[in-house]
Amino acid sequence: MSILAYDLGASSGRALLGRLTDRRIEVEELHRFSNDPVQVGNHLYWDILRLYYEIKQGLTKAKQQGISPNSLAIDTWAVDFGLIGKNGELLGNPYHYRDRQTDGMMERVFSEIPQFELFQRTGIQFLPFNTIFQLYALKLSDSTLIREADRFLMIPDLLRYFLTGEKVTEFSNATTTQMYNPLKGQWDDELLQRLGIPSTWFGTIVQSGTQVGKLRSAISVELGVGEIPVFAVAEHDTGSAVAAVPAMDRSFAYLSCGTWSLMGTEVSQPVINDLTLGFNFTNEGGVGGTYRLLKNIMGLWILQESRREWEKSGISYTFPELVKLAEQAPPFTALIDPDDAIFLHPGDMPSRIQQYCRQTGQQVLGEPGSIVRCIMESLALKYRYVLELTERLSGHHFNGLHMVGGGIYNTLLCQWTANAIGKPVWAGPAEGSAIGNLAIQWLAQGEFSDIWEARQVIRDSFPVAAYEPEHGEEWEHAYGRFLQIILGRK
Ligand code: ADP
Ligand code: LRH
Repeated sequence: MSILAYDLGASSGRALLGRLTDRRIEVEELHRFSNDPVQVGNHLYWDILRLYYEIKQGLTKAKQQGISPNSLAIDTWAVDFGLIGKNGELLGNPYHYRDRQTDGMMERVFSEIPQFELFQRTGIQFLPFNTIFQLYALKLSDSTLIREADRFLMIPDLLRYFLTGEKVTEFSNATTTQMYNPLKGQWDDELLQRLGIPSTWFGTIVQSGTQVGKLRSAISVELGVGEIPVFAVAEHDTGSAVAAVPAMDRSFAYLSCGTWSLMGTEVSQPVINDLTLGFNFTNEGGVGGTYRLLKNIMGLWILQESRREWEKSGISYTFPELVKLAEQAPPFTALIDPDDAIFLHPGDMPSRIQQYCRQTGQQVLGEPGSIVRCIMESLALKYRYVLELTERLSGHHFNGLHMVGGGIYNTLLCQWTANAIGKPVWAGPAEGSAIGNLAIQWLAQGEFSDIWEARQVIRDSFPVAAYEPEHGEEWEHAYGRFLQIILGRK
């Protein structure tokens, strides 16, 4: 029996076929594709129809191999959405969360709903692109979308709607909108009303691990596949990634490392207090009603954008080549705060890093190797900072850090992370979100009794690389410098 997981990250998507035999998971990558945002005029969009096409390609490839999956599910990045008109059609291309329409929008919302109250109602960290700020931006600009909309669906809901015709929203992803109230267990209608966002757009919320329809018969006929059952897993990719963390301790720290770095711990209740607000931590919904107390760190996005910049001038590097250059560059020349606002939007990251160096009185970096080294060292040091905060906020002391996601192919980053935090790093699986997606489908189908059994099977099925900390003194010294730079700039 095989099942299919689609995991769409901000940089790429993949379809993984999973088989569970004798308590061992085997996966096969059926399809992989890039996810290329499109700038049109002043706006940045997701190419949603292409993504839908690629999802169908995954099914076509399964069919070509004579495989008919028993179920399928989709997870994607969070916060973004599509609006559906009365006739059931998608209105416009979904905006990319890095679109500039949300610039200054947090402050506009705070004048209606004080920041503290918004946090108390939702438990969600303040990221300028949260769904609530995107919708408010559309409202203030009197967008035709707002006038025509009848239903709101998040990206995985939307893709699932295309496949099944069912319009429901999945819990883990709903929490990322900052419009869901975890204490009430539903959309926060009062919040929506105060912002003038129609609550009628928001439909039923289903828990992660619910069957939500099956492939529409027209699609089955078009692709020549069966009417495959479609599940809502943790449709927020980070929710699925954390479900796949092969932890043994009930209290564990994780780093989901891809375009973003998401670091935190799993908790049974949202932690909503002055400290979590002060450090801008979030409480995102997870599997089995758990929450992820975590913080977003800008992550490998800065490296992806640097690579894109060098490509524009005709120099194409692979990620392994960039890591090699970093390894050969001198250590700790300059450090940045990866979460500085100048790195949020697409653009020329090497120049922005140079600007950051100038503004903080550091040596201005030039060569790609030294820039990549600066990004990786700074990320590792930021991981230490956020891990310490996670310990403080959760009251737990962690013996090490689990890393999952494509970033673990960067073995130097894993080693430097261990060095920076002074604890072991356990890296794997790389395809955390897709494997979590599979595990939640099996859980929903009764193959596992709970998420801990699923984690045990994941642990037995995929290699985990252990990195022990090295060069403690050098990293300790660098951390002191790093703190001065990032706290001095605030
Ligand atoms: P997302 O799902 O957010 O799109 P992934 O989890 O696929 O991201 O991780 C993508 C990142 O993983 C890339 O930006 C890159 O930095 C890193 N990566 C992937 N493959 C390699 C590799 N072979 N060597 C070093 N880094 C890699
Ligand atoms: C990672 C992720 C993260 C969100 C961001 C928008 O892919 O889902 O958890 O904050 O994208």
